Amino acid sequence: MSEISRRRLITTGLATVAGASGLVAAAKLAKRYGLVPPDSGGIYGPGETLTYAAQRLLTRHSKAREFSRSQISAKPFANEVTPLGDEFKLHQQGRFAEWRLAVDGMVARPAAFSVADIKRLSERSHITMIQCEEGWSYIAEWIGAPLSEVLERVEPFPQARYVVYQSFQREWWESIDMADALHPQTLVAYAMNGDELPVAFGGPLRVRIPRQLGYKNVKYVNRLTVTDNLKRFGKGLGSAAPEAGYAWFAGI
Ligand SMILES: Nc1nc2c(c(=O)[nH]1)N[C@H]1C(S)=C(S)[C@@H](COP(=O)(O)O)O[C@H]1N2
Ligand SMILES: [Mo]
Repeated sequence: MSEISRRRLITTGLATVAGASGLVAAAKLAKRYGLVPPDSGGIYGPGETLTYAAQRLLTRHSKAREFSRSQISAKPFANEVTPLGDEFKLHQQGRFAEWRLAVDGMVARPAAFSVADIKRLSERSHITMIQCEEGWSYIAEWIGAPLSEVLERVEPFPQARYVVYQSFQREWWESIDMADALHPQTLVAYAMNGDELPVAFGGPLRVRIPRQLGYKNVKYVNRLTVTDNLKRFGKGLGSAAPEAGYAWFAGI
């Protein structure tokens, strides 16, 4: 079967059973095709599964909307973070020269990138909207290296399915599937609106993923782990978000 007709068959199947006999049946079909998110248990699980599976089948390669320069928000809103502490202040005083983004897990060549190393990779930018689940948003230009290129350098094994990313703030960690990790708009961002990324907005390095809600855009990122299984991270739900009652897949 061609890829297109296979997709059409699965999406039609998902839509039909979702309408006819409820979300649980659709979730079973998604399972057969490996399109199950890590937070698929519990009362919202079948809904989460249907959302994720349908998104993956229909919009895997679609792009988040990009805006024109004149639409950049005059006053971007920096969501407050808990105090970053003395160790972070030392990094800040040293202009982040000692900051490292460690990349490990299911990769042939684990590595630790300095901010300068990341800046030496291809530079990409987009003018996109960041949207918080609490309702506010702003538009900014984000500049960074494609996450796909960072991954390319460490050579993920073919069985890699997710990238887990961790903040200097230990309680902030997220993960995305390889479709989002390799998506051209997913950046390891180091600049914003033409300037260095301010600390309030996640500097020195932040994952900027415009296809997902604000909380997936982790600030102060210092570790990426490539894996085929999210069970061994935290409570096994894929990220900090579902542990706090939010969806793992926060696609917009
Ligand atoms: N490390 C870290 N990353 C974080 C947060 C945080 O508190 N700490 N807040 C998240 C949430 S809930 C949102 S909506 C966005 C806010 O991004 P902004 O400060 O650029 O508006 O960052 C996300 N990334
Ligand atoms: Mo948020």
